[in-house]
Amino acid sequence: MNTDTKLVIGAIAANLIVMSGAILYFGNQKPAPQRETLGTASMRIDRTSADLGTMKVSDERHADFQITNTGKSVLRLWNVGTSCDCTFATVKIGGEVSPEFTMKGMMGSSLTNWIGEIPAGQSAVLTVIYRPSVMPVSGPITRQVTFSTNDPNNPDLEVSIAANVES
Ligand SMILES: [Cu+2]
Repeated sequence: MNTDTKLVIGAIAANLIVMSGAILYFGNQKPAPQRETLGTASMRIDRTSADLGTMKVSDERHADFQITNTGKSVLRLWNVGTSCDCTFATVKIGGEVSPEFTMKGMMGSSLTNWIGEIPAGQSAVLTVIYRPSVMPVSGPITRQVTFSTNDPNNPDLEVSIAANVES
């Protein structure tokens, strides 16, 4: 093999490595959830607001909301986000807890593309966590968590928490 042939083979090999890396990388990027592809289901939520009471800036409080799949097909939840970076949310399905969601624009694609699947007849727990120390305030506050579902009667839901933060 002369030097030119070696160079060409080397260049082809380098290209193949870069290309397979790109395929692996982009292949792992899930596309953003598309409502049209997520079927339809029906759901119920036990409440849409909760009062965390009076708390200190250094406290952390949370409230649970129960989401029940009342239909016969898979209930899907996605697009979970909070109204503020001091507010977080998790979704627990069948004993498995999602990563913590927070304000939109501050989450990576693994969170923005996350889809929770609740089997027919089962429930999920949406936990809203408020950590005032992230953005210290005093007085009454409300924060929201929003998410999308494949229930045509509840395509976009919002729950809220209220608290009174002591200075
Ligand atoms: Cu905040």
